[in-house]
Amino acid sequence: MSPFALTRTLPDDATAAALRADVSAGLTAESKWLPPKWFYDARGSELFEEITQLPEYYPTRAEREILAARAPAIAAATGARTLVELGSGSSEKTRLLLDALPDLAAYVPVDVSGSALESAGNALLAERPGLTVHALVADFQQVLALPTTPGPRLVVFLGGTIGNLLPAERAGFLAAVRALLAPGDALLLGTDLVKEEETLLAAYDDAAGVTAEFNKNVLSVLNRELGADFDPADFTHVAHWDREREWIEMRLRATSALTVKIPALDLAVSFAAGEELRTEVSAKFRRAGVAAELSTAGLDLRHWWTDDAERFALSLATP
Ligand code: AVJ
Repeated sequence: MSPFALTRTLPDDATAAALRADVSAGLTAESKWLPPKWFYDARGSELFEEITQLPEYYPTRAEREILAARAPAIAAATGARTLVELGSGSSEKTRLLLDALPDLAAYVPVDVSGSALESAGNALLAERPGLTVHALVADFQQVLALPTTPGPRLVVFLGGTIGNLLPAERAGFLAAVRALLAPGDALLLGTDLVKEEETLLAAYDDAAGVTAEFNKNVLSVLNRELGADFDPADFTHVAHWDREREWIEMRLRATSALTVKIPALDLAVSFAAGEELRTEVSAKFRRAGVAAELSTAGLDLRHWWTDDAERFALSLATP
C-alpha cells in the first residue's frame, strides 16, 4: 500500500444536504438551535485557532500539559501500533502522542475536511518514513469503517469535543467507538471539567471578542451556503452556564425583531426581539460521570489524568 491514502466516506454533496437538513430543523424549532459543527468553515477554523491562544481559553493548554506529561504512560499502557484520531484538527497535540509511540505503523486521521487531512498527512510522512497514513474524510458521528492496520489500535478524541454532543448523542457515539475496538485496543478521551462558573464563562466570552466573532461566523456560513440574509450585527453573543446540566451554551440573541430569508430552503425565519438561537452546547464533566458513560458503552476507565490545576482530563478506557 502507498504510505498515504485518503478515503472519502462522505459523498461530496453529503455536507450540503446535512447543512440544509440541520438549518431547516433547527431554525423552525420552537427553541431555535444549530449544531456547532457548522462553525468550522475556513474562517471559523481560523477563529477557533485564535481562541485556543486566548488567555481565558484554558482547555487547549491544559490538555497539552496532560499529553506532554502522560504520552509515555499512554504509550506504555497501550503499545499502540495504529493511532486513529477522530476530528484530527489538533495535529500539533497529536505530535506529542506520535513522538511517544515508537512502534506506530499507521496513523488514521478522521476529519470532515479533506484539505486539512492532506496537508497534515504529508507533513507527517516527511518526518516519519515507514509510517502509513490512511486519512478518512468522515464525520466522527457517523459509524466508521476503519482501514485494516496493525493492532493494537488507540482511538483518540481530544479537545473536549465530546462535550458538543447532547447526552443521547454521546451515548450513541461511545457505543459506536466501542464497536471499533477489539481486546487490547483503547480509547483516549479528552473532557473539560466542571469548575467555577466565572472561569467557564470567561473561556466562552473572552475580552477580545474572538469567541463572539466565532459564534457569529455561523451566520456567515448560512449566508454563503444557503443565500441567507443574516446581518451578524443584529445579534449579540451570549455564553450561559447551565448549572443543572453542567454545560455551557453559546447563543446568538436578536437585538430587535427581525425576519431572515433563506432562499435555498424557501424559508423565512422570524426572531422576536431578545430571542436566542442556541449554537453550541459544551458539556463539562466529572470523573464519576465519565466513568459511568464509558461503562454504559462497554468501556472501562483505566486511567484518569488531569493537568495540575484539574481543569481538564484525559481518560484511557478499554473494552
Ligand atoms: C472545539 C468543541 C472543544 O467546546 O470548547 C470554543 C469549541 N466553542 N469556544 C469547546 C469552542 C467556543 C470547543 N471545542
